[in-house]
Amino acid sequence: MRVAEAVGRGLAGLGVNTVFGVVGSGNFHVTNALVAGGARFVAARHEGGAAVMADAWARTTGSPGVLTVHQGPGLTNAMTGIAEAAKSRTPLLVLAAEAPEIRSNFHVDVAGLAAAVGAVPERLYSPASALADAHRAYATALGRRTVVLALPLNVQGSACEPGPVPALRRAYPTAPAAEAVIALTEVLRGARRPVFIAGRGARGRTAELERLAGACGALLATSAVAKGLFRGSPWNLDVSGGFATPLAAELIGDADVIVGWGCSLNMWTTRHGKLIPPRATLVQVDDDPAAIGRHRPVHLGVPGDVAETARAVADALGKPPSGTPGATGYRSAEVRDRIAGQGRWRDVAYKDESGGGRIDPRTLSITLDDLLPAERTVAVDSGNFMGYPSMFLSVPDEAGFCFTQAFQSIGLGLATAIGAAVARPDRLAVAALGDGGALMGVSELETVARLGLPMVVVVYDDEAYGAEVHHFGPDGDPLEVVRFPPTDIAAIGRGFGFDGVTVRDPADLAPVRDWLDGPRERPLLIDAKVTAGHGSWWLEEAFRGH
Ligand SMILES: Cc1ncc(C[n+]2csc(CCOP(=O)(O)OP(=O)(O)O)c2C)c(N)n1
Ligand SMILES: [Mg+2]
Repeated sequence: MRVAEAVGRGLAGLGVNTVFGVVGSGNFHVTNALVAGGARFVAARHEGGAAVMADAWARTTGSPGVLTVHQGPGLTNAMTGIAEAAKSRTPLLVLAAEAPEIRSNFHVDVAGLAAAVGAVPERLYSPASALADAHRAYATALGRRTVVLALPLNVQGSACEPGPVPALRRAYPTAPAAEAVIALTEVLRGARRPVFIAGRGARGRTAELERLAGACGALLATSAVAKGLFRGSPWNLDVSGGFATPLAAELIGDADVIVGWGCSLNMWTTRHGKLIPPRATLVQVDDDPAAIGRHRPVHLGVPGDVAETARAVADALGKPPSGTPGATGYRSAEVRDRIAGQGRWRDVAYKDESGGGRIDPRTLSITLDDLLPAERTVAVDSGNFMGYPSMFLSVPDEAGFCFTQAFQSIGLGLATAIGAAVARPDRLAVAALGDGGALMGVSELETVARLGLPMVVVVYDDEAYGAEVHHFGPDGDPLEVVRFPPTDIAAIGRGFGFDGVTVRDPADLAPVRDWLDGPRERPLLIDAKVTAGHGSWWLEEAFRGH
C-alpha cells in the first residue's frame, strides 16, 4: 500500500469522519483513502473557504476538523483560514501536500508558512514513520492546536506496510491544585457582586458553572465566541465586551469579583480593560497555564479544567453560613427584574432610521430574530455591520453561534456558516455578512447550493467597506477607495441557485416568511440595503487595538 492511502485510512481509523478541501493531484489519493475509510468529503470552491469550514465544523462539533489541500497554491490559498484557526486554538489538522524539490514550481516552505501563523508544523518524515507521524499530528490537534502536516509527494508515493492504528491518548482535564481551590473559594465567599465571564474553554461546562454561580450569587456573562452558553438563565448578561448591552456593562462595571472561566479576558471582552472595575478582584481559570495573565494581570490564576475547578470550588463553598453576603451575592430581585426587562439589545429603545429605500440594520435584525426559528446557528463575518446580528439575533446555546473573528478577516462568514451547517444539519444556519465580505467569499455560494444546505444568507449591504468609511470619514479623508456602486447581490444569489430577496423596507421581508414556511428547497439570500448614516460603537472600540 502507498503511504498516501495508508495515512488516509489510518486517519479514518482514528475517527475522522468529515474532511473539507479542494482536491488536486497532491492530495487526491489521501482524500480518496479517507473517503474509502468512511469519511465524508466536503468539496469547497476555494481553499480559504475549505479551511474556515473545517474550523467552524470543529468549533461546532468539538472534534478536530480536517482539511486537505493541494501542494503550493492550495496551501497558500488556505493560509488566512489556518491563521484564524491557529489564533483561536481550534483543533484542526491540515493535510498539506508538499513538493519537496526546491526546483518544483509548487515548492513552498510548508513548515515556515505554518509557523508564521502560529500553527504547529508536522511532517511525514519517511515511509516507515508516516503512520506514526500522522498519528502524532492528529493527537497534537486534539490538544486544541492547529497542525499543518506536510505530505511530501515522494513519501506519499512510496510503499509502506500499514500497521495497526494505535489507540489515541486523549488529553484529560487537569484538576486544579488544592491551594488554588481554597484561594478561589475564599475570594468567592467574600464576594458581594461576583460576575463570571465564560469563554470558549467553558463550552460544554454550563451546568458546573451555573451550580457554582448559584452558590456564590454570581451573574453570568460570556466572551463573544461563547455567546449562548448561559441561555435561559435569569442571571445571564449575555456577551461582555464591545457587544455588551448598557445594562451588562453597568453590572459588570459594578462587580467586586470577576472570574474569567476558559476566557482570555482580551481587549474585546474587557473593552480594552474599561469594563473591569479597577477595585475588582480579577481571577482567571484556564487549563492552559500560559493563558493566565496573558492579556491582563490577574490577582489569582487557577490552572485547571473549568468544570473540575467549578465543581471543586462549589463543593468547598458548601452551604454559606446564613446571613453572609455570599448567600445571595449579586442575585437580588431588583437585578433579576432589570435583566428581564433590559437584558437584551432589542429591549433598548432606538430611533428607527429606515427610509429612502434603506432599512435600519437594527430593525432588520430584530425582525429576522422574530421570523427565524429558534433552532439556528448564527455565523457572522467581519465589518462595521457585525454587531447587529451578533447582538440582536438570539442563539439557542453556545454551539449556535460561530464567530471566526480572532484574525478579524473579512470574507470568512459564509464558509463559517457552511462548516457549522454541515456539523449541525438539525439547525438552520444563518450567515450574516457585509457586502464586502459576501463578495470576497462569494464562490462558496455554490457550495451551499450544491450541498443542499437550507441556509439563510443575510447581507448587510451598505455598498461600501463601511468600517473604513466610518473610521476615516470623520477626519475628512477621501473615501472613493472604499465605496462601491450598487450591486444586485440577490441576483448573484439566484445565479448560484438561491432564492434571492432584496430588502429596502421591513415590508420587503414578507418573502422570508414564505420561504421559512417551506419547503425551503433552495437556500435563501437576503440582500438588505441598509442605512449607513453613522458607524457603530463596537467598531470604534475594536479600532483602538489597531
Ligand atoms: C481580508 C481582509 N481585508 C481587509 C480587511 C479590512 N477591513 C475591515 S472591515 C472591512 C470592510 C468590510 O466591508 P463589508 O463586508 O461590506 O462590511 P461593512 O464594514 O461595510 O459593514 C475591511 C475591508 C480585513 N479585515 N480583512
Ligand atoms: Mg459594506
